[in-house]
Amino acid sequence: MVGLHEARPTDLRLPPGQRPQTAWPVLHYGPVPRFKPERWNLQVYGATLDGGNHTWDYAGFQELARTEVTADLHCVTKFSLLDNVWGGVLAQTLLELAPPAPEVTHAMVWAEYGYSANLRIEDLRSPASILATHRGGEQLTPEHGFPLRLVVPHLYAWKGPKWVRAIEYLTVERRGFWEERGYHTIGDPWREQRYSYQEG
Ligand SMILES: Nc1nc2c(c(=O)[nH]1)N[C@H]1C(S)=C(S)[C@@H](COP(=O)(O)O)O[C@H]1N2
Ligand SMILES: [Mo]
Repeated sequence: MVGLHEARPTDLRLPPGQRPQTAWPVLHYGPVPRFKPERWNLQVYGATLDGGNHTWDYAGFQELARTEVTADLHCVTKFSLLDNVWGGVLAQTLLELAPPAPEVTHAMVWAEYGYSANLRIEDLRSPASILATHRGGEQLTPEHGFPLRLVVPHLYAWKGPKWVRAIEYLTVERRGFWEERGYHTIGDPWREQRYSYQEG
């Protein structure tokens, strides 16, 4: 009885086809990169408003305004991890510090080893999109993306690269790593936009 009663709100907040999971799995393609603070930086480049590249080194990134976002994580393989408290820097903050040119429509978010995900610029600008350094008050482990991962809660989790290193502003859409391999270019879990054949 209690279980059924409690199940209802969870069902309502789950996108179609998703099931909740309590353990946090580690899921990615390729090896976990080793963090070298002296070599690490975060770049915003491409079609910036001022035409230049914006770069933060590790110390500089620590000085940016920080906040927390509570959000669910939906993996296209159908598990959802509910109520994550992500700590970090809002993507909005970065968009303000390194504004895109008016004709920018998309962003490519780049991670170590060339992993990438494309996003519509408004998805990156969403108030819940966060460049996370922490989850549940604890620093991310290397497996989960330390030192920095993107979380875009309203899209499938592949849209949030772990080990983020750059954001490239685009005036023409290009496809990222999974989007080139048959996954949907938008990836909205509420519309079950899993595969590229659903586009158009
Ligand atoms: N760099 C990188 N980031 C990635 C991936 C990846 O393969 N490489 N996989 C994505 C996918 S499909 C998911 S579900 C989440 C998983 O995050 P987790 O391992 O912290 O649970 O990371 C995303 N970010
Ligand atoms: Mo995923």
